[in-house]
Amino acid sequence: MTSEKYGTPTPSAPVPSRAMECLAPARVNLLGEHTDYSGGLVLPMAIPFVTRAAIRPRTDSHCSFTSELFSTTLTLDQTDRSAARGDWSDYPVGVLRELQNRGAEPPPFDLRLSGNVPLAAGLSSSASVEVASAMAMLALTQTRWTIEEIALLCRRAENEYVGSPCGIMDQFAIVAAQAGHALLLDTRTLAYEHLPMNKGELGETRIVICNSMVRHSVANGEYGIRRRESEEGQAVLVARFGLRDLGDATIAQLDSVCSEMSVAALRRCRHIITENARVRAAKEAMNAGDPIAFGKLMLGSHTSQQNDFECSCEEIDFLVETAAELPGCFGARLTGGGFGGCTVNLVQHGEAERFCSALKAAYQRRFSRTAETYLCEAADGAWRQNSHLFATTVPEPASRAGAK
Ligand code: GAF
Repeated sequence: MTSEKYGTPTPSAPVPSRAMECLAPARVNLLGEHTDYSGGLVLPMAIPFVTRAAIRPRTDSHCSFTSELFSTTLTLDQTDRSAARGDWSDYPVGVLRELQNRGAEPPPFDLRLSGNVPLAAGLSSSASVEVASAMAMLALTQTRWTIEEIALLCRRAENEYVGSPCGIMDQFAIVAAQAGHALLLDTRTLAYEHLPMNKGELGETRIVICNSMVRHSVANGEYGIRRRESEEGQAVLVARFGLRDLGDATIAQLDSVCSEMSVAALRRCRHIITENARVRAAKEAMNAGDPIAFGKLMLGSHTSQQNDFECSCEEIDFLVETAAELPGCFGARLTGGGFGGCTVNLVQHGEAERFCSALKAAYQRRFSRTAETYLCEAADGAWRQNSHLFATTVPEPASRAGAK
């Protein structure tokens, strides 16, 4: 890709001399887990935690990166091309590096990050930092990039610079989400649509996130191992049936080649294929405003993550099993990369407060550990939150996801 493809310069715009602030939310994934690196479907929404990236130009040749959370500053010369350091600064520096690689380098700046996204909780604190940083650097360069370009830039920063093998879901959702809606994304084509959360009886439910406080990290080995195992199975299916990726595969096809792959690969693929089917069914449940159907899909997704993808843990399983028995709960599941982090729950509006108290109390009794709960509305993504800085209107999605 050339730099011309990215970023339309605002005609003869000077470098802004004032400080600017860009915001990015976090995200929770409602359904479609571990499907975003094999051409599958995902259904996340943005949630109203925030990363703030305040940026202002400098007059020397340096870029500085400060995080209020870690109380440290990293200062680099513009010519610096050093490797990742293994700390928080890798995320904004990775974004800068990707801009530099594409010939879209911003002028020297001070970047200050702050915010309240829970860390290592599976709510995409990393993607939130990447997207807020990218928007801030782009505001300084006075170029306009599309939603797809910004999301892909941030994912590359994470894959190439940070070295974490994530898919596209988090960055895309954090850029493209719309308040009051879940985002249905086809991760192969990047076609997407915004599905309203308030249809029928779904409008009388709340999304409740429960943070187990068991730390989760995409950068740790298990995520990469699961990804490699699913790619092993995908390679067999692609070779046998001429598929593009697992996004096209069926359970019948998988069953017919099960002896040609490891048991682990078979299980990972089974999760991914059934999870894609659950996302398609979830679109129908949302359109019908049916929380009972949606909740069943969430519970099915959890069982599949537990048994086939094997990315849950004792604490998360306890939270899901306990939630499912509480009054007003339609469904619950592990959300995000797994191995800890959060559950997402669909709960009757009037029961949500009591649900949170009961779930936390049960968790405390069982593990002597304090969980946190967050009642969330679907928030706007960074494109909408920062559009005033780019003097542009928010585009409608060009194409429809989930139709395949
Ligand atoms: C993490 C990754 F960053 C995403 O790309 C996705 O794979 C998710 O885990 C699992 O669905 O959040």
